[in-house]
Amino acid sequence: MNENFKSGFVALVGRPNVGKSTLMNHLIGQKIAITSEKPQTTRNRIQTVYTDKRGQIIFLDTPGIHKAKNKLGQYMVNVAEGTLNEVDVIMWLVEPTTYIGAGEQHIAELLSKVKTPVILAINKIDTVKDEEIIAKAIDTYKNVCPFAEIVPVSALRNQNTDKMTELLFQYLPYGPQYYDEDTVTDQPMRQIAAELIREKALRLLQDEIPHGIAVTIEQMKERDNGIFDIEATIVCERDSHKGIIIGKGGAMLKRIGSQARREIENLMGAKVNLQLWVKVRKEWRDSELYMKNYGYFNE
Ligand SMILES: Nc1nc2c(ncn2[C@@H]2O[C@H](COP(=O)(O)OP(=O)(O)OP(=O)(O)O)[C@@H](O)[C@H]2O)c(=O)[nH]1
Ligand SMILES: [Mg+2]
Repeated sequence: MNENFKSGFVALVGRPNVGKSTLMNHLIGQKIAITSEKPQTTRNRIQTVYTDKRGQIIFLDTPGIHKAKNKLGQYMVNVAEGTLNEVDVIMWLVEPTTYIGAGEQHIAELLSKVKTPVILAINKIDTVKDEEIIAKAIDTYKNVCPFAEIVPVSALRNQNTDKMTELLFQYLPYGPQYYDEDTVTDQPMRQIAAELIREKALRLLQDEIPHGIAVTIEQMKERDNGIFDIEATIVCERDSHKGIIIGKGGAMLKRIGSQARREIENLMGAKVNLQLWVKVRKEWRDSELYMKNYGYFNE
């Protein structure tokens, strides 16, 4: 065993919208997980890798733990809760408040059942003007769980994130290098492309519509001249939603497509021709068969 190299798995868990995916992207220095201001953005576990001289951290970003209202929600919560038992360190993200709600209580109970060290990240400290509130939040959380560490951070402004990496290395065991140092994620490009399309839909659409969306890549082919042709379908739950997603004269679909295309091109370092289709699958979020088709199933 190399006594100079640490490695292991770190789960990011917490309620929806606390900034788990944003923090993971900043810790690895690249945007892999999609983010949005709407809760329940992440639906599957997303694995990324950070490597430096000190070692290798494998991050597992998880869906927000919430009261599920349909089968998809239940699947998401199962994914998140199941991850707790498979890692070396748990990072629990919360917002800088002094009130512990029912959602946080539930997570605290789950964490009390695992022996893994838990680091509490009090995120979004940039939104707090008064330092005393942060001190109070730390004091409140101290009594909730026996934390290994409590760290105030801002994922968005990259405040204290280097300290977070330092601490993670402290708590990880010595171990092998699981992935070569250039690996950032094991997510296939098709999946990242589908997620980026879903992200744009989440950011551009309102109310219930974005939550009922799934994206599938039908085709991804490289031409001889290096251009990629990607065909994707946006699945939604109602005819009325389909109309809104397409928009007047196709304007909304065009916006979603061009924003997604730009980001996919950046990531792939190649020109992309993106074609989007929209179809309706009523109540797909309560159908195990459809969920499976759209990538939401237990391995
Ligand atoms: N002001 C501020 N906003 C943040 C910070 N971190 C994340 N956000 C914002 O919070 C929102 C949710 O961020 P996500 O990273 O998608 O949150 P998440 O915990 O992954 O959410 P789910 O995937 O839905 O569980 C986004 O609008 C982020 O820009 C932060 O440190 N400060
Ligand atoms: Mg997320």
